[in-house]
Amino acid sequence: MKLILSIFGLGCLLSTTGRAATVDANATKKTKALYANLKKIAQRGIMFGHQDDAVYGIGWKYDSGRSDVKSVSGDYPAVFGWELGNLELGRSHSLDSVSFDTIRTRIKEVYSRGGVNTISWHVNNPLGGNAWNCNSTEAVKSVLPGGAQNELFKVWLDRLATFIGSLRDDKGNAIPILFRPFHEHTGGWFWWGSKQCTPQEYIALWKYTVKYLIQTKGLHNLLFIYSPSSVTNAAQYFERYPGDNMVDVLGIDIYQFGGKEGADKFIGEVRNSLEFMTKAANLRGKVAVLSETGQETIAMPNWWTEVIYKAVKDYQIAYFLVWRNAYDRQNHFYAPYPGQTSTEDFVKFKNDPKVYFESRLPKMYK
Ligand code: BMA
Repeated sequence: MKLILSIFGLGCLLSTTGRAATVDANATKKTKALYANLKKIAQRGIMFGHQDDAVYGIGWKYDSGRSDVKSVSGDYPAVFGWELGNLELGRSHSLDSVSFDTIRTRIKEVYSRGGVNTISWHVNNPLGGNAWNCNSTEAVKSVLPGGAQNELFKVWLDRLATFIGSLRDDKGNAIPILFRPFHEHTGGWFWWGSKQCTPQEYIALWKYTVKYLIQTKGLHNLLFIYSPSSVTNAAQYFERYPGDNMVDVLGIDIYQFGGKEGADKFIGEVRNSLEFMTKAANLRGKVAVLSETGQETIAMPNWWTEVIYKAVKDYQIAYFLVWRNAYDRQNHFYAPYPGQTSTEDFVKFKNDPKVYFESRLPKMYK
């Protein structure tokens, strides 16, 4: 039996078996297939993801086909993260000085090889300053209808939509994207954070953005990831949740701080969160992911098999994604590169039969 819930034209299809449709009822076939396949992968094993993997790494930028992950393991990540901060300003390069044209090309390459693309957006503060300018409690309110920056925000969303709409394969088909806006909102470091707006305002921001992209701009290649940062329980996790008809993927961003001494705390925190997230995902017909993670500089040589894999292996999540290997900042890397001390352990982790890198992926868009 199927139940169709529709709010403002956005559909959410629920069956009695707990399977849910996409937020966008009119999502493309390939987008819906990706969603179904994320759920399947989560049951079988876990995909490995890396932010900005294909645009730069330690000691290089833009080299075609290059990837630190591939250099050390022989394979690309299964999931590629991309960052669109500054796109909204009409700039040609991201806040990390990466060309949006190059990002578009690489997204297309990943898709054509069968990999998965996810986009984050450190969108600037509409009242001035960057995403981290969190002095004001007015910013979220200001972009909503009736707010002083609503017109500006619409221009920003238009530019975002133009870029997302331009992500197409050779045949002109839209490339499915896992979009992860307004992330880590349970923290207080972005203008959309929990110290900067009320739960109602955050939810309104989310709904407004989702509806604008789908209904006003006609994008049908998006799956939406909700991704708070560290929380201690489900109530906290769902405090600012915009609703099952507004979220496709339940994510969370959790990092390990400190070297070896931080490992147990990190494992405990990840396991605690994935426990309630995977239960909720199951009940709601959604899929869970660890949307951002890592230990800056990977100070433990066996971090892959002894820390992160231990933290995630008992839970049905589709992937975990480690943050970027900065070419522009000292000691800001989360994946190994040739010569890095965790390389051997990383290959061991990669060879686990339950771990998916790109070449082992089943078809994700069929
Ligand atoms: C942060 C850091 C920054 C970067 C931002 C967006 O976590 O990596 O250096 O600008 O993400 O990619």
